[in-house]
Amino acid sequence: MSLFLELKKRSQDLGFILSGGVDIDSATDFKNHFQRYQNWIDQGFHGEMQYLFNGMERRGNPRWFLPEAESVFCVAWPYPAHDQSDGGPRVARYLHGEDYHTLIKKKLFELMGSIDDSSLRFKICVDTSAFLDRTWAYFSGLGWIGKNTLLIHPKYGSYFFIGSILLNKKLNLDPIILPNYCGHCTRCLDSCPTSALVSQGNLDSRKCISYLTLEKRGPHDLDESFKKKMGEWIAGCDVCQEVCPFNLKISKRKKMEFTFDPVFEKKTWKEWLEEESSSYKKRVKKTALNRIKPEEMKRNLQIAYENYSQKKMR
Ligand code: B12
Repeated sequence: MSLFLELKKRSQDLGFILSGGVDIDSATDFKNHFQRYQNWIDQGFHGEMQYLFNGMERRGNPRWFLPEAESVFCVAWPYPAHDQSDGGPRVARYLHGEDYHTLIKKKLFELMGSIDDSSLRFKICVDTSAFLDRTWAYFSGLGWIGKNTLLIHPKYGSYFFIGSILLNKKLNLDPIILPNYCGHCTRCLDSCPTSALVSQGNLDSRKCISYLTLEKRGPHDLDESFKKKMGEWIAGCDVCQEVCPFNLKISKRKKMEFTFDPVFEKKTWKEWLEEESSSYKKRVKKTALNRIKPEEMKRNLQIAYENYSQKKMR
């Protein structure tokens, strides 16, 4: 069996819903994607995410992390497609359960451990490395890049994470480019509460609720009318995914069951608002919410609760 088919089969056994690969040198269009990244940074759309600016050179060179890299193998891991907030504060779907960085890395190390080839060298990337995950997953045929900037698959929508493995062997695969099925639909652009999708496929993070609740450190200097638009989200935002026709179907599928989901050990506004910082820190330690400090969560809760109260009064 070829290395690619072996990786594909084993990744399926481990629960990945999609996988694909591409030889680095065959992705000749990569330079256009990187150019797009540079333009995005030049426009200041990364806000205060300085690591995206600092890591620019590395993102432009897929061999930075593994100089002998010849190919990339990409996988998709699903997360819950249904809303779990039950009228309480809203937390984006992807933040539930175990921190996805830990979970996917663990799975990918397991995958590589199962391949019996001592000459194989690899580097695993799940968000934490300065690597253009979405671009490589796109070249690997995992989906098309939607108007909301997310990678969308015709069957699985966009509620999935991307993981990548750089390999020192060729997979003998050219890019597989899926057709873009967004068509004339502009629901994501029209629905973004803060108009962060400034044009098709262009997101200004500084206006994105996901950025403002998760990535922006310290206090906000947003005006009151903007805060009102942020709704009841306390961590992340899923609006541009919720309205996507390719996600509507999968939201109705069987719900994902968690054995571990400390994010929703607390559900109501009262529970979140009254929780002590030490308890919050302990509770979210092993989840992706860990990156939000208690003071920032309080900042988020304050805005969201104000919006919730206003809505109830109407
Ligand atoms: C920074 C970041 C953010 C920022 C900026 C988001 C953005 N759209 O750029 C913020 C904090 C806002 C954010 C939010 C979210 N994020 Co985020 N984020 C990232 C991160 C770390 C880097 C993304 C980045 O480099 N952006 C800069 C832009 C310019 O690059 P890009 O989006 O990758 O686009 C490239 C290609 O798509 C291509 N391209 C796009 N369109 C076109 C068109 C043409 C013609 C061409 C040639 C190329 C091209 O060019 C770009 C540059 O190479 C990635 C992980 C990673 N390492 O890649 C996760 C990632 C993109 N995020 C992810 C998720 C889940 C989210 C949220 C859904 C979380 C939430 N619910 O709150 C939201 C979605 C909001 C949105 N609409 O984007 C997932 C997306 C999975 C998927 N199915 O696409 C990723 C891949 C993490 C992962 N490993 O799974 N995120």
